[in-house]
Amino acid sequence: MFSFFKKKPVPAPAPAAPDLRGAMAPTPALAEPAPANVAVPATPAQAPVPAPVPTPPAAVRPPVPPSPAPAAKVAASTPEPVPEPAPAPAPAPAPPAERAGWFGRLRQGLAKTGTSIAQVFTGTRIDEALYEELESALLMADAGVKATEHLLADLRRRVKERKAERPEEVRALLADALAELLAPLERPLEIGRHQPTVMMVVGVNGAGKTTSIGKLTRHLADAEQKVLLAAADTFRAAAREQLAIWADRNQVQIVSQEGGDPAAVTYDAVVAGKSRGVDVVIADTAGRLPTQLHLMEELKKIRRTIAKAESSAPHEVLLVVDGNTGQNALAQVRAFDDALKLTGLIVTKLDGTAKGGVLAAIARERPVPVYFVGVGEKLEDLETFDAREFAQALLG
Ligand SMILES: Nc1nc2c(ncn2[C@@H]2O[C@H](COP(=O)(O)OP(=O)(O)OP(=O)(O)O)[C@@H](O)[C@H]2O)c(=O)[nH]1
Ligand SMILES: [Mg+2]
Repeated sequence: MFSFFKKKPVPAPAPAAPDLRGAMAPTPALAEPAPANVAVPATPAQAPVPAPVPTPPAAVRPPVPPSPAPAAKVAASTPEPVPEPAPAPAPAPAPPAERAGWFGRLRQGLAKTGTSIAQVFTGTRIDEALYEELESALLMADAGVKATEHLLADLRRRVKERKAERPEEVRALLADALAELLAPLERPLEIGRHQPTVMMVVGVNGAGKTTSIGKLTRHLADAEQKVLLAAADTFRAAAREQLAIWADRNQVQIVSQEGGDPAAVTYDAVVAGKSRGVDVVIADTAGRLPTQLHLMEELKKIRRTIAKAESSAPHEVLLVVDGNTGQNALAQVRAFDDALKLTGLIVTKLDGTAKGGVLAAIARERPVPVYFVGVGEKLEDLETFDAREFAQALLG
């Protein structure tokens, strides 16, 4: 089942800084009835002993230096039958059982990207031709020049160190290198540090903003979080209706206005969210290109207006990017980040793309955390991002 919550055990109460790699937390009031898989970070309010300490901002950039590859989470059976036969030299760690279904979908979604990279390792020798082919395959997958160079250099080092002799071993080592490169992007979205947590969701037209908000809302509602949606895409009547359908489906409240000003709608929603004691306010905005400067100004205005309604907000500024657009997605991350200081990404439409390498480019060139990845239109097709899992789905 899909969950926003990391299933890792909660670390011991950290007195100074709550572990940002912990879990998306429920509000203290909801900590009791929350599902068993909800891990509660040691916020001062919940920590048993330590004196209250000022909480750091909910969203900060991940540490830039890549951490060593995380240890295998569960050594279990292979997730799903895959046509690809070649067994890895070392047994590849499989995902936890509850993510196995997702892993299969992710793997299937990334198959196009993965297969073209895997082609490189079908030979019998590790030689310069292999590295050259790999370079082309990574570039074709839209990993970008910088990430490709980094991965190749890292891979050569690993091959030497491990004295690898067969191309399949090289593929496993590439998966390690990729997991390490992507690790800084892995961070869960946290809820519960603010009441309400205010998020604004932005992106180009058709990236999957409204759909992702709908899926997010469903899972938040399932986790007993009170959600209020702001239909700040006042550009199209259909957009309002689309969000209203999601609100209806999920039995959550919505603030919308016919032809209203998007900043005013968002302001009203945040004020209403505060007075109604909701946990999360999510503002859906109209799609726009970063080159449409007046529309980017409109987003900045929405951001400022949110801060007028609640000085600590917005707590999350999420960019939804269509993973299928490859390098263009990276350009969008840069542009929206420059304009709005993004706190996180949702990368959609990784299903059927040959450009799944773009996450490596983002990791190398603009490491904004990836909260979720999407591989389809169904509810269960959006999941939290896990660097190692992603690398394995691509190359395992
Ligand atoms: N294949 C696939 N389709 C998706 C995914 N996420 C969203 N979509 C589809 O993409 C289309 C656009 O989604 P929306 O959520 O309306 O996109 P948007 O960013 O809100 O669009 P605008 O508001 O018009 O800018 C819809 O048909 C969605 O079902 C995904 O991960 N994979
Ligand atoms: Mg929309």
